[in-house]
Amino acid sequence: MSEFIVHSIPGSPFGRAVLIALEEKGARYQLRPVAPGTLRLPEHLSLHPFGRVPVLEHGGFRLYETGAILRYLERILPAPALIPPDPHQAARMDQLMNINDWYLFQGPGMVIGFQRVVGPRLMGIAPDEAAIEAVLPKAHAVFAELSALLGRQAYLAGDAFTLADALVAPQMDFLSMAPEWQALTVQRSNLVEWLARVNARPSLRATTWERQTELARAA
Ligand SMILES: N[C@@H](CCC(=O)N[C@@H](CS)C(=O)NCC(=O)O)C(=O)O
Repeated sequence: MSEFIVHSIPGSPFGRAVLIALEEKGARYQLRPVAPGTLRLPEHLSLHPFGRVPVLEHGGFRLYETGAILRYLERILPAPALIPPDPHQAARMDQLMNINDWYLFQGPGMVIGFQRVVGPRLMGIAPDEAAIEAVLPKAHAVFAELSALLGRQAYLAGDAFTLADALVAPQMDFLSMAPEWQALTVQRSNLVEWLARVNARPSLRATTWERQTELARAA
């Protein structure tokens, strides 16, 4: 099977989800680093017309949109399965992947993730406290729902690790670096336990921000 090439900004939560799935499946891949300031340049727009990451290339096939990439990987690398065979659990997994894209990332992920992590770490920008304050009610609503859906299960869609965990964990890991994480999880300890469980997996340990930076340097 030809090698997988992942174009991403090292540290990007969406890019990490793709790397996690490849690691879970034991696939060989190359991380091709994209510099944050180059997303709107013609070279990157020729890979991703909306100027985002990640982009997957595989044997001449190119694909963007993380959910589509994850499901493509599942179809061509079916073992170990990351989609549950049970229709209810599979539907729950799909629902959680949409919650990630529509409610967790758009709002809490983008605002808190950028203001607390990306801006200060990569650009030396001070956080916009008013923007963070404004997004907190939405963040609480999303965390409450994630906590309710997780319940006492080991993973988001049941007792096995699925694509939902691969997609949501990098966003939550990012948010766990922000001081708001404490208030968002104090009544939702199952989310903290879940993140620790997921973070202990070899696929997550192999794709930390630091590890991605090393991989990108070697590319
Ligand atoms: N819907 C896209 C979202 C990808 C996305 O927003 N990626 C972020 C990095 S985690 C990005 O490229 N941000 C750059 C920007 O918004 O300019 C997907 O699922 O792949």
